[in-house]
Amino acid sequence: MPSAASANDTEIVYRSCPTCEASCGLRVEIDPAMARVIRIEGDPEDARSEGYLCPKAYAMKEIYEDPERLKRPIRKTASGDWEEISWDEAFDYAVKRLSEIREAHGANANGYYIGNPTGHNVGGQLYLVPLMNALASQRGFSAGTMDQWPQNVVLHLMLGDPWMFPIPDIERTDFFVCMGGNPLVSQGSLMSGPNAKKRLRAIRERGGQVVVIDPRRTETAEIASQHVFIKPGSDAYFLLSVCHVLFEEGLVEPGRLADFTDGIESIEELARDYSPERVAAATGVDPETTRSLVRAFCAARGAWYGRIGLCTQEYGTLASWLVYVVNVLTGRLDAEGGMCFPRPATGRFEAGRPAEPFEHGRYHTVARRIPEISAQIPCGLMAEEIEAASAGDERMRGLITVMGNPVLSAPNGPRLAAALDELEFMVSLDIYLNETTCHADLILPSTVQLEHENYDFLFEGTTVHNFARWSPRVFEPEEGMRDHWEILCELGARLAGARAEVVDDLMVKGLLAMTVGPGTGCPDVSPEEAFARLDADRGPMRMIEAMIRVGPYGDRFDESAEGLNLARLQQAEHGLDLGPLEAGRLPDAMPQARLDLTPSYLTADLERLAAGLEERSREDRLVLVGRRQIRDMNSWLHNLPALAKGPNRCTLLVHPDDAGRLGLETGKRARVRSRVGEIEVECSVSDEMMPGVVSLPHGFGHHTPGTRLSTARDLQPGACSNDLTDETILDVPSGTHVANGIPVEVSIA
Ligand SMILES: Nc1nc2c(c(=O)[nH]1)N[C@H]1C(S)=C(S)[C@@H](COP(=O)(O)OP(=O)(O)OC[C@H]3O[C@@H](n4cnc5c(=O)[nH]c(N)nc54)[C@H](O)[C@@H]3O)O[C@H]1N2
Ligand SMILES: Nc1nc2c(c(=O)[nH]1)N[C@H]1C(S)=C(S)[C@@H](COP(=O)(O)OP(=O)(O)OC[C@H]3O[C@@H](n4cnc5c(=O)[nH]c(N)nc54)[C@H](O)[C@@H]3O)O[C@H]1N2
Ligand code: SF4
Ligand SMILES: [Mo]
Repeated sequence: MPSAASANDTEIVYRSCPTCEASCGLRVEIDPAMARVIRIEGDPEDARSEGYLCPKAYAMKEIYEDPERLKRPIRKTASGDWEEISWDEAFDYAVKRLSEIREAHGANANGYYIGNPTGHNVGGQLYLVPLMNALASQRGFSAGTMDQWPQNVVLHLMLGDPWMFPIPDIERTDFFVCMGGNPLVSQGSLMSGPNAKKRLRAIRERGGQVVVIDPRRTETAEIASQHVFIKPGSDAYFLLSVCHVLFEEGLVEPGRLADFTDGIESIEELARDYSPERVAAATGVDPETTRSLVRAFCAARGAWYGRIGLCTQEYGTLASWLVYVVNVLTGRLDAEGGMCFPRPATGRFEAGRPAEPFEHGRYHTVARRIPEISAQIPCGLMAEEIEAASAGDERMRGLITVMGNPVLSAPNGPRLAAALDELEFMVSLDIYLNETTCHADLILPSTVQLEHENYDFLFEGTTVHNFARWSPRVFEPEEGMRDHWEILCELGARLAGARAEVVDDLMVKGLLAMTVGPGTGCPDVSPEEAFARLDADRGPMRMIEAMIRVGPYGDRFDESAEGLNLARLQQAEHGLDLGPLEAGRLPDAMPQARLDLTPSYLTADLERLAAGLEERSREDRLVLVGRRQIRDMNSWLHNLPALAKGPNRCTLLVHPDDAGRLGLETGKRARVRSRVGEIEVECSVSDEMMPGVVSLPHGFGHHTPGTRLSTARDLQPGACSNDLTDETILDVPSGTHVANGIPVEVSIA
C-alpha cells in the first residue's frame, strides 16, 4: 500500500518495474483519491538501479490507463462480435469446451502456449502448475523456443538444472565479451541489471575492456573497446576456433573447476579441425582478431557471454554450449569477475536439490514427428499441429494462450493465424484483443501491474547483483477484476473438478512438505506448523513467503531470529541488497555431482555443424537478423501513446554496399521475401550493418482487422518480421526456431 504521504494529497509508492528483466526500482507518485498516476521516476534509493529508468517505465501508467485494455471476460458471439460475460459463466464455458474436446479426442487434443510476460508476474509463473496439471496435455508450446531454450538444454545436461544460468559478474569483470546480445537496449538478458550502459562503461573506466561480436555495430558496440562483425549463425565455428587457440597456445587453465569437471581434454580433439584460419570464410572474422582476443581474454579477469543472437540461430545449442565451454577452459565459470551463479532468496539454487534427468523424444508432433525436448515443442509448429490437412484426426482442437502473442512473435504468423480459426475452441488469458487473441472464443483478462503485488522471482535468479524485492499493489482494481494467478488457479481447479482454495493450499503444503521437517535444512518445524505460521493470505506471496523463510537468508520459521521473512521483505521498500554475486558456488550448488563439459547429446550435433562448414564458407546470400529497440517490448507495448509516438521504428537496416547493389535508399520502401512470406518495409541505409546482413525489429505488423489496438495501428503499424521466419528450420538439439540468419531476397517495393 502507499507508503508515504506528501503535500497535495499525493502519495509515493515504491515498486519495481516488471516490464523487462532489469526490474528497476521506481518511485511512483499517485493521486490515490482519483486512482491516477501523477509521475513515475527512478528510485535513487534502490541499490541496484540507483534512480535509473528507461522510457518503458511509463508503460505501467499507460497500460493501467489504456481505454482499450480488457477488464472483463469477453465471449465471441455467433456473429463474431464480443459480449461481456461474468467470470462464473466464463470459467464454465472454458471448462465445458476444453473438457468436451478432451473426452472426445483425448488430453492431447488440447494444447497451450505460454508467453513472455508470464516470467514477469510471480503469480503467473507459479500458478501455471495447476493449469498444466489439469490439462495433462503433451502439446506444450512457449516463447522459450524463440528464446533461451538452447541454454536451458545445455545447462540441464552440464549441471543438472536447466534454470541455473551463469550470469556475467559485470560489476567486477575486467574483460567482457558480448556475443549475440545488445544489453544497452535490452537492459541485459540473463544478465539482469538496470542501466547496462553505466555498468559497461564502468568496466572500461576501471581499465577493462568490452568486446562485442555481432553482425551489427549495436548501441552496445558503440561504447565497447572493440567490435567484431560476425556472419549470422556462424558463432559455433568461431567459438570452436577460440577453443582451438586456447589449446594450441597452452592457455587452458580451468583451475578448481578441473576437480569436478569431466571432458576438458576432449575439447582439444573436438576443436582440432577448427583453427581460426579454417573458419574465417564462414565466420567473416579475421584469424588474427580471434587469436589476439583469446590472448587478451586470458590475460584479464574475463566473462564470456552469449545471448539471444546465439540461441535463435541454426546452431543455437552448440553456440550456447561453447560459450560455457570457453568459460570453463579459462577458469572463468563460477569465478569472481567471470560467469557466476546468483543466490535467490527463494532458495532455488541451493545445495541438495535432486537433479532431474534430461528427457527428450518421449513423444513427437503428429504432423512431422518432431520430438519434444524437456516437454517443449517448438512454438512455430502450433499451426501444423492444428491444421486438419497436416495433423488429421490427431490434430490439436483446443488451445489456451497465456500472456502471449504468437501470431506476431512466433514464426510464420500468417499460417498460425489461419490455423487458429480451425480450432474448435480457443481461450486467451490476455489484456488485449490483439493479433492472436482476436482468434479466440473467449478472453480472460487479468489485473495489470499497478493493480497487483509482485515479487521479482525469475530475475532474482538471473541478476548481476543479488537482491530480493517485493512490490505492493498500487491501486485497488475495479470491482470484479481478477489477478492473473486467480484465473490460472480457478481454471486449473475447475478442469480438475476441485476448488481453487484447496488447490492453492495444496500447492503451499506440497512445497513445505519438501522443505521443512526432519531431514531438511529446517528440521525443527513440521510442515503443518510452518503452514500455520505463514503470514501471507492465499496466493503467490504465500508461496514466496514459504520459500524465502527456508531459503539461504531465511528465518527458518523462527520469528525471533534475524533472517528474512515476509514482514522484513515488505518493509524493504527500496528492495533488499543481498550483495554481489558469489564465486565458488560449484559443485555444491549444482544438482549433479560433476560438471559434464561434453554431454554426448550435445557433441552429437557437431556432425551437423561440420557438414555445414563448406557451404557457409562459400555462400554470399543476404540474411536477416533481429533488432530490439528501447521503446519496444516484443509486440505488446505499441498501443501506448508515450511509447508508440515518433518516427516509424520498423525499418530495415541495410549496408550501403547492399543498398547500392539493390537500388535501395533511406526512406524508400523495400520488399523483403523469404521462403515463407513477403513484407514491405521502409529502408534505412547504414554502415552499422555487416555487408550481406539486414536487420528488422520483431513485434510489429499491427493491421489485423478485429483487433482493439487503435494506437498501435495508427502510430506504429509496421510489418511483422516473423511473416518471414521459416517455422521448419530448427536448431535441432533444442527445437528452437531460427529467427536470426534467415535467407531473404530484398528488392525495391
Ligand atoms: N523475429 C523474432 N521473433 C521473436 C524474437 C526475436 O528476437 N525475433 N524474440 C522472441 C522472444 S525472446 C520472446 S520472449 C517472444 C515473446 O513472445 P510472446 O510472449 O508470445 O509475445 P509478446 O509480444 O511478449 O506478447 C505478450 C502478450 O501478453 C499480454 N500481456 C502483457 N501483460 C499482461 C498481463 O499483465 N496480463 C495478461 N493477462 N496479459 C498480459 C500482451 O497483451 C500480449 O498479448 O518473442 C519472440 N519472437
Ligand atoms: N527494449 C527491449 N528490451 C527487451 C526486449 C524488447 O523487446 N525490447 N525483449 C526482452 C526479451 S523477451 C529478451 S529475450 C531479451 C533479449 O536480449 P538480447 O539478447 O540482448 O537481445 P537483442 O537486443 O535482440 O540482441 C541480440 C543481438 O544479436 C545479434 N545477432 C543476431 N544474429 C546473430 C548471430 O548469429 N551471431 C551473433 N554473434 N549475434 C547475432 C543482433 O544483431 C543483436 O544485436 O531482451 C529483453 N529486453
Ligand atoms: S529498463 Fe526495464 S525494468 Fe528498467 S524501467 Fe526500463 S523496462 Fe522497466
Ligand atoms: Mo524473450
